[in-house]
Amino acid sequence: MYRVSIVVLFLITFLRATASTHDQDTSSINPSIIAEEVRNEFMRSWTAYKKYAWGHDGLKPLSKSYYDWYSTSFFMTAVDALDTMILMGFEEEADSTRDYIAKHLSFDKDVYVKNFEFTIRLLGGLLSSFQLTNDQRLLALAKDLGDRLLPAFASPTGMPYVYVNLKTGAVRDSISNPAEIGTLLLEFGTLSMLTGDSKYYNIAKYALLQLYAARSEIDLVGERIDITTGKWTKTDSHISGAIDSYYEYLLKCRILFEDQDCGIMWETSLLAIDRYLADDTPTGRWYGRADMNTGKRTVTTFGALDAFFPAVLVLAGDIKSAVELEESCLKMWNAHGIEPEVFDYSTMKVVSPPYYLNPEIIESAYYLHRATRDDRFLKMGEIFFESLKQYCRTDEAFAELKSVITKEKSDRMESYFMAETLKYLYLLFAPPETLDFNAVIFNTEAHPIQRTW
Ligand code: DMJ
Repeated sequence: MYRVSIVVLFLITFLRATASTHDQDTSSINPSIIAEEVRNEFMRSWTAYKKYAWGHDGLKPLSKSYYDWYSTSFFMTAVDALDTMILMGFEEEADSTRDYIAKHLSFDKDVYVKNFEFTIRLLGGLLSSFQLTNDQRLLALAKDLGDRLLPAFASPTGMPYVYVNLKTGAVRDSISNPAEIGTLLLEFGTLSMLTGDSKYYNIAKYALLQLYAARSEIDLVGERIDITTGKWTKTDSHISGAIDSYYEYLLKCRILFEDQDCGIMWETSLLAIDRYLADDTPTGRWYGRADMNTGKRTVTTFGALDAFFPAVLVLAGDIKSAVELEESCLKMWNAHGIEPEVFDYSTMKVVSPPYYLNPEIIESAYYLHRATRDDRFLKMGEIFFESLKQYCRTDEAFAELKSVITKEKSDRMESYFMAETLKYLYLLFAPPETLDFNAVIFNTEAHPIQRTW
């Protein structure tokens, strides 16, 4: 009798303890209610964009007006948001937006544009929406844009110039970075697969190979490189903005195109990242900065953009490191109730205070939830969504923050907020059949690409 009670007592205590972190925390979460709320927030922001910024690149949510990147608009928010709208099931709105884009978007403009941003936002957006709708007009626009961007690669090294003129093919600005050189193959490669013309794949792949060839002896890349000479002008190495998605695309291009060169480049790079940038500290696992030639630690900073890496680690199959890093990201978020652009993980202090409505930490929670089915990532998603509503929500849309410390807002809502932040948040809570996670590769702007070839 005594023995039985001890066993029962032990069992009750054990069950309570194991329930404490997961079940109790998530007991209040109803995924379908949150998914619907995210969907409503998307439509609220989209309505504000239509009301104040229709036909322009983006919404200024405080002054209730618009901004364009250049002297003319390329409907950045509309193209970026279209596949989110489709996935959320806003059918009529998506049809009319698609029709508007097909009829009015023109790349025949005498304007210098950023090759990287036009590739990930517009080329990526057009390609994914084409795959979701089979509207040939979108593929024609994507091909036209791809053709107009190609002159950017006509440099002595094959790595692209930063800006290219869409009408004349003239180029400018030769100091670039790994992200802007190495985050192009997914889109250009897909364009090749969908049009049957291999030139897009080959040109973007050559640029990627040239960038990889410029790595240091210890297999790290720096932050700035002169694409006319291949010489590094800044040797700071990290996984943050200006480098980040170069690594992401090495792995994703291996998976999407079964490109073994990309696989080798990814494996080699990951070893160097693990050896020189990963940092296991009393505050958790982080990835800091080091000099690309010596591997010597420079600073212990991490930021909102770096939070894409758990998602990449999930794709690479390293769930353990992905979970550890996402837990660290959550600490960065919780320090001020929302994440800063840059954070020092040894002092746990903010280094650069803005929050630009970035998606990466949510993207990683989504990948981790798909990979583990662990409800703690839903709980994280709920925290992120609550903070967004508390600090960034305006009467009609959402606004960036000048500072996560003061929570002062700034007058901008970037197109990726509707392409990425709200999409990943929605997909995290929506039923898995909304999008088959294993059948797509997201480009770095969250545009899902299907391997239809
Ligand atoms: C997006 O434009 C892309 O995700 C890019 O790779 C870097 N980050 C922004 C959003 O934070």
